[in-house]
Amino acid sequence: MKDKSKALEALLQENRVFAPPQDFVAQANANDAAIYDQASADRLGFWARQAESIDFFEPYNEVLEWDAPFAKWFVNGKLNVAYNCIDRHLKTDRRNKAAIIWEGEPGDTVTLTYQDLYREVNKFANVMRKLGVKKGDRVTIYLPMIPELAIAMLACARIGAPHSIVFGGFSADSLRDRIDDAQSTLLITADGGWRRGSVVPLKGNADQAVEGDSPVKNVVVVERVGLAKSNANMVEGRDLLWHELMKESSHICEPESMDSEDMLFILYTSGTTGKPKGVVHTTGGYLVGTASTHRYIFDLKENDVYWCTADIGWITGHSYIIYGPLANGATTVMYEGGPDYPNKDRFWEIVEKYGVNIFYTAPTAIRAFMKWGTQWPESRDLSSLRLLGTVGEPINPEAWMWYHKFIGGERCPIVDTWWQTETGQIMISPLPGLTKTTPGTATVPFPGIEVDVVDEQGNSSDAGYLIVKSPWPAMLRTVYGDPERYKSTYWSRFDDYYFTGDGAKRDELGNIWVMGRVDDVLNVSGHRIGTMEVESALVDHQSVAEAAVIGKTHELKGQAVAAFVTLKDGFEGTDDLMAELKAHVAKKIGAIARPEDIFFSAELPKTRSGKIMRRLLRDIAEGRKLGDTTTLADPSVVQKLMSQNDE
Ligand code: 6R9
Repeated sequence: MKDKSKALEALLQENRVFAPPQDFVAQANANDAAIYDQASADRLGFWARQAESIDFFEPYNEVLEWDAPFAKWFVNGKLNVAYNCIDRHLKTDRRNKAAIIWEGEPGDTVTLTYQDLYREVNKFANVMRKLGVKKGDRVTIYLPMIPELAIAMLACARIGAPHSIVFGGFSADSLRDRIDDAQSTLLITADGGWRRGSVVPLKGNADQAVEGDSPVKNVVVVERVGLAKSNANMVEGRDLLWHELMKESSHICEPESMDSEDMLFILYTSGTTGKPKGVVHTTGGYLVGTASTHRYIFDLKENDVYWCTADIGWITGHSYIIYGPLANGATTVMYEGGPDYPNKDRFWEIVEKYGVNIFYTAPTAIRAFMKWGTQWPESRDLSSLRLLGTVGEPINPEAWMWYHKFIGGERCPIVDTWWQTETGQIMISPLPGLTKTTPGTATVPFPGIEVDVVDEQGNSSDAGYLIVKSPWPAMLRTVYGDPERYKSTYWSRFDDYYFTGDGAKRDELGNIWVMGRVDDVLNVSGHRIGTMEVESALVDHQSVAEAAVIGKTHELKGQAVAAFVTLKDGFEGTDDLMAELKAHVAKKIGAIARPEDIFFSAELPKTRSGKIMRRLLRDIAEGRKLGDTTTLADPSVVQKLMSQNDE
């Protein structure tokens, strides 16, 4: 019965079309379809018009210089991102407007006006300069979602020191790898962070990450949970307390004049190899790309309260909690904790409390809300909401409909936004005053963006690979320290096209349906995890001879990590060892990579040429009937694995 209704839904889903509500259209920032035609007739002209909303100290002399695959946008322009996100608003009515409304998990709150933000950012910028950080020096930030995170990143932008933010859920080892790759001289962390009432030992991890040989000279520590509570240990001569440094620091700090192509930040993301890539974003194009998409896609109005629930440790937080919104002079909400702490209505309580108008979250969160039940959102006043967004993974139509009905009150348009760490800005999304939406599709490319779906040969097709045909302002410029990897990963599969790593199809209406990754990258709760990374973490354990990791369909997470492991002689696949291996992966990478299932096997199913047959492993993990097994070197391997899953 359940299967039947699912199939029915799949059949019906393409027919469900939602036109933008008339009253929304009337007030929308973009409500004339000519915006698409104008942008495709003159793509660079379109982006030049978007750049008019950004203040340059010195004008650029060319919109784009394209030496494929290396792009320069707004060539020779000089500007500062922090100046654009803060200073220029002080000359307007926005001076005393809330820039950041922050709520901590325990319920403490801070509101920073633009003037407050200006003062705090300048003070911390001066702190860093005093510690010897100069333009071009990399700074690693490993903080929870607290105001100091926003302040630190904007302070980096102010002095031209690229930041590399490492999500607080990553392990000490992951942090060390990222510090070493970026050769950061400064690390900013906190004594701890709050997560569902308990303390995440950030400082303990940070200590391990910089132990022994490390480029880090100083560690700045924000006291978030209290030094005593967190057991944080301060190392003399290396570790300094944020609030003490800030006490004596001046609130006047000249912003550095940056070239459009100077690096703004590095953000590490998982790819097809064991080592995460440092995705490099620069100054001018990134700001133009994020600010313009934020204004049009979220239909931002002067008095809106905008909330994106992502963590700033991911690209969504960089582009759509901080840079895009603040460049637009918005009020952006930042929340530290989990959605179910202390109760399962925490998000709706925040919407009610601050009168949130625009709400942007991930499908995995929506699926959790669905599971918790409608009583939670129904107990709160959500009438301030006027626009909803999603990001991170394909949204299943059932979750879209639930979001539409129970959060959006059937009146709010939903923007399903497709993009990546590498694209920096949203690439495919409805414009809420123009685009008809259908649950499950991110619809059409943003004006000025050219994407296509192509077959193996790179010919336009209705099903195949999602590619981008021409450069866009916020595109990654390279992989930090590895331009060859940049070329081979993104620009070699299809000659002059950017390869996204996603599969997609196009329907009769021209809507693009992103189907998920076609490479060895998993999407667990909207977070990217490389199968190779998890495999290296597993073989790092003394008991493991070989490991193969796949993504298994998961009701809430979208995908869950499943691992197939062969053990070295003398080890036995016990429950204890299974628990130990799961914990080992969490320790090596972070809790988000912890395998949901581990299957022990005497051997892994391989083709005669020695390739692990992942498709088969996925079938086994999901308990499906096996597809073609004729290429297997040893069919009995699979039989044994199947019987294990039956147990
Ligand atoms: C912004 C972000 C990128 C990958 C991407 C794709 C998946 C993101 C999506 C989506 C379908 C959407 N993805 N948004 N798939 N519909 N609206 O999530 O960046 O962490 O780099 O992940 O996420 O597979 O390739 P990132």
